[in-house]
Amino acid sequence: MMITILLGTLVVIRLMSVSQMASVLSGEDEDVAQKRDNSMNSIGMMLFMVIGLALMVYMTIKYQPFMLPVAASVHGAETDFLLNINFAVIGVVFFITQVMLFWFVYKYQHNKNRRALFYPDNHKLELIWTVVPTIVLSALIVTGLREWNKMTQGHPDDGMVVQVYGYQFNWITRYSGPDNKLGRSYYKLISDTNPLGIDYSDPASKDDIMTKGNEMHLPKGVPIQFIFNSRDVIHSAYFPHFRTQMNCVPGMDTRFYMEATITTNEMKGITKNEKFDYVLLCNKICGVAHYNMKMTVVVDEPAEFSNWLKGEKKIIDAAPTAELEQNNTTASTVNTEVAL
Ligand SMILES: [Cu+2]
Repeated sequence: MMITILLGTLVVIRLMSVSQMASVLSGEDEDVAQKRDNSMNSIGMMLFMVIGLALMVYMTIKYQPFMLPVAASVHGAETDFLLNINFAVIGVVFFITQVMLFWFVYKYQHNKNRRALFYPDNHKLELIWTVVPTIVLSALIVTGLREWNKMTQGHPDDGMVVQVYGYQFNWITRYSGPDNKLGRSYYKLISDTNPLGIDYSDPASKDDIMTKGNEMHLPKGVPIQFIFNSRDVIHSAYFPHFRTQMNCVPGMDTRFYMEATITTNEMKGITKNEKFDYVLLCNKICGVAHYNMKMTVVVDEPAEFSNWLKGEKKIIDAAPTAELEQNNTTASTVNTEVAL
């Protein structure tokens, strides 16, 4: 497609120069031919601008239905608001500069009787185009940074702690239980039955709950502190509907503070889609089955959420006895060097 357009353009350019030479040969004044060429080009530029801008507006409206629905988290609504301000600023500047660019090409096409004005500098103008963008960009960056700090730093003790653990190629979630503390984990303790490498001897791990199945639940209106980890390579936990994304980096904790505001059922009504589901996706090309790293996220009313969590088994109850004992000895030897 691109090659066809490119070759087509080259052919048109060749034809134009051929017709120019032909008109010179036929005795037509070269200046006249040049002038006709220039005016055709400038009209072409204007057409390009009008069609291009019209298509841009049309596509933006036409593809709206394919965009994400309204943000389903507190910070999501705020980031969408900031994003829209950014688009408004960029949009206004884009239209002004593009219209001026093409209009000037048209207006200042070659004219034998016009001489270019020598205009080396204008301090006032330069000051304006330096100071105004500086103020606008600083305002955008500062407001964005404040929002980012809120999402990633929050208050360290704030919210229900939920671990999202990525590995090639799936996700595991762990809930911290009533103590709101995740038990320590260590990579040497990882086994088939202990995929997170949890240290069972740590009291904080006693009430931890690891969810089975490819589904995680979140309560609506409750602040959540996500802790992200990875077993192997860098993954990226992406919850598009909550406008949340964070890298999962092997060997370190990354955090994200969020609060869901719309339950799955409410979102089904908003999107008029009975099959709607929130998702957690991997957004970092992490290997052959990267596309398959997907988990369904269900946002419940807090009461429903507690009921669901009660139905899930504590990790320690599901662990084989032999492993519990062995784990205790291994864990005591590594305790000194481990910290989650
Ligand atoms: Cu991944």
